[in-house]
Amino acid sequence: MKIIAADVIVTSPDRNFVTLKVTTDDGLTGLGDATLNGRELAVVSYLRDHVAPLLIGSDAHRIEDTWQLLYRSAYWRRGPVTMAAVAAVDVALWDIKAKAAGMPLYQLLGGASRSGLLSYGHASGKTLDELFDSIREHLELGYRAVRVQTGVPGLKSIYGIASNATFEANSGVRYDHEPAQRGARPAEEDWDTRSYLRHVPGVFEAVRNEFGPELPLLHDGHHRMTPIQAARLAKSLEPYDLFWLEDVTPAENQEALRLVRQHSTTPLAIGEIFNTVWDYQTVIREQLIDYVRSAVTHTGGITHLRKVLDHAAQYQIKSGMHGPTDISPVGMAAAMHLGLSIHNFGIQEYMQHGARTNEVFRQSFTFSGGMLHPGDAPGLGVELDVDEGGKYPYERAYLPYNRLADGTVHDW
Ligand code: EZ4
Ligand code: CO
Repeated sequence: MKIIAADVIVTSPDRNFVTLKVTTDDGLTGLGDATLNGRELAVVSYLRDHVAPLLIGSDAHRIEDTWQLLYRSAYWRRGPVTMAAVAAVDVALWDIKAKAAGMPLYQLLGGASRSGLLSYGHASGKTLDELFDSIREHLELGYRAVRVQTGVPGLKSIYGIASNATFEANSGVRYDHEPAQRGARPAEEDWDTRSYLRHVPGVFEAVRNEFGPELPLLHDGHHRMTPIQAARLAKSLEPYDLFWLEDVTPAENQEALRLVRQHSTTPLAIGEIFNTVWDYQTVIREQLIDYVRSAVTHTGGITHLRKVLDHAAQYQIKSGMHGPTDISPVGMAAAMHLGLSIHNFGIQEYMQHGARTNEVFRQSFTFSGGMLHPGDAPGLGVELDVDEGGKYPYERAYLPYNRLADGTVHDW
């Protein structure tokens, strides 16, 4: 089964998505997500200019060999652009192999280890009232776990809060929340860690008082704290029994989490911007985390992320795959097949895509009673309507960034 075409498709229904479509000489096609939020065209070039020519004529069945070739032959290993490109090829080849076998992909990965995937959504509000409304909306949608982000008094605009401007830009489609804004320059947000650390524990106390002790609650620190600040936050949130606290420190220094661990039993999650097992080496071996946040899309595909998760399993660390709206339906389906098959599944992030996106990407996965399932169509179960996608050309979009009160650029 030889690869005869490897096409990169860019479409922007609601937001930008990059998809690789691989075609074989017996007429099968496979899709892989290569969307890197705010840096999409870098991956397009990597795939079109450097990877696609290597694929033509090669055997579509040789998934591991192709992965090793793309990873090792580049010489310049790792990094988000490279690993998103490798992931797209890997997932497209898994899609093809499963279609050739006439099975949903999770069957080839060992079969289902559970009946569905517990998922969490993003509840947010500038005020407590808005936050409570958002949590109630999520519970009505069936979610059985929610991430909680709120505004901080004195700060105008911060990470994690769904903004009306974003809803309007998407013609009323609720992307709760979609941080990348279309335009020539990134939006500027503000930040003050001391105000945040003072405010957040009271928010969780109020949420527990309103919604009770059972509901799993998550929170994302989005890489803003020093190790000692992160330790203080994790400790101060202990009484509210979080499912996890995510990305408390900038992720480059894995050892930062040692200090957080020493001071708190709040479960920790990290890894949405990690690309390979090497980014996890210390945090897995020293058991500094409880959940691996990588997306299939950004960590070299199913072939590599499965190895990371198998390694993590030896330390009782579970999956918590990244599932924001910037992971396309193709990337989400890949996550669901992997999550259904592994033993150490933890939870799946799931922020629903908009209606236009769902018309471009026809999906067979289901979300019911707070649980996702990839469905039983052969392959990934997602097809891309190229004509529909062609209606939405790429539009430049940037993630926001942060400045402190004195103008210093801070981690976003
Ligand atoms: O900021 O996906 O946990 N989820 C997140 C996301 C990320 C975006 C970046 O592209 O932190 O909202
Ligand atoms: Co996050």
